[in-house]
Amino acid sequence: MLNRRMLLGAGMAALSGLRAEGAAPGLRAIAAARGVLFGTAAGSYQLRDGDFQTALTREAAILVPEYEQVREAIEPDPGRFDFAGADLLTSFAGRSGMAMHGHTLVWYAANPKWLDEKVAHAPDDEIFTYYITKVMQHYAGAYRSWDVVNEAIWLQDGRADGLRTSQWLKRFGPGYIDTAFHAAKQADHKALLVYSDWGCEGGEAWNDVFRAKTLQLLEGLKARGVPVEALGLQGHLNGFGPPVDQAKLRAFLDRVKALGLKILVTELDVDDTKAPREIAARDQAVADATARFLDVVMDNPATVAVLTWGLTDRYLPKPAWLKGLPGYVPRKLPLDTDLKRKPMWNAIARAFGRR
Ligand code: 9MR
Repeated sequence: MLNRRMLLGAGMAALSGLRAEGAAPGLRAIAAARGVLFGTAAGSYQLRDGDFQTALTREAAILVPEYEQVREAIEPDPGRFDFAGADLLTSFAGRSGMAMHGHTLVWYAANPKWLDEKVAHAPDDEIFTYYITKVMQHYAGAYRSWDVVNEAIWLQDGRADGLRTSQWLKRFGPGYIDTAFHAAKQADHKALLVYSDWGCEGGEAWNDVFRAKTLQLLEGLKARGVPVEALGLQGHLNGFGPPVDQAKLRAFLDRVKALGLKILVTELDVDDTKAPREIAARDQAVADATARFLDVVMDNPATVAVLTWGLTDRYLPKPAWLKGLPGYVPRKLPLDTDLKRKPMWNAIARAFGRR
């Protein structure tokens, strides 16, 4: 028979049910229990959203500035540094017991307009070593890891070594990559130094070449004693394009590990623009693509961290071209626009469970 106390108890249970998502362990704890860091990219403006802050603190153990730490943000004019946005994220992480991942020091893109001309006429490599030193020393002690060189491979440029003929390569040759890692090591010897790229996950023929060129690059760096310490797999997946080839990815990651490198997923998200409009089918496909990729990545004991390129669909840009896709709202991240966990969240949690 129901009495008042039981009814009260039932009411409390219902209430705590409502709060269950807040109380249930986040990916932060689930990953930590397996010795892995889960984290995400964010913009400092998102920290003004209290609900987002709560979700972020529950889910993430490591944070990366999504766009406030590229060179065009940090050094808008030669020698004038603006750390404001990345500093906000860094101090939030410090207050919340989160680690930081830096993004990114030497990249062909997202540079200030003045840079390319200066690189082309630079008397020496100080044009990027002073930048590495300045930025890494500013954050030394607070950063767990850094994307030192980003996206140095681009097969379309037709070089035998697969390297992109970027402004850096044109002026300094392939050795700019060595120099960048040496400068990074000197600037902060405690941070894990990462080479990050995006072509290693897929199952297409060009991905085979991309993986081979990546291994060639990493083997060369290691053979020359260059302090590259980890490979970052960006993990920009396409839920509706050619799927990840698990066998090829597994074999590739085994070879990366054999080189003595750690592995991170640095920018996981799932392009769902070609998905069915129906939400459940869309979410399932995004989750399936995530599982297909992350299950293999997590099976490799060298994997130390997984970062998604944003935590929630709430802030995803809705670019003008999406107007050509009536009814489409992007659902490519672990939490929906209400910060509720989606099937992608479950796929990530399950992948950590494989450890
Ligand atoms: O999503 C990023 C966007 O907010 C930035 O403005 C842009 C330029 O900095 O880059 C986007 O992220 C890229 C990342 O920095 C490097 N890998 C590819 C990402 C694009 O999906």
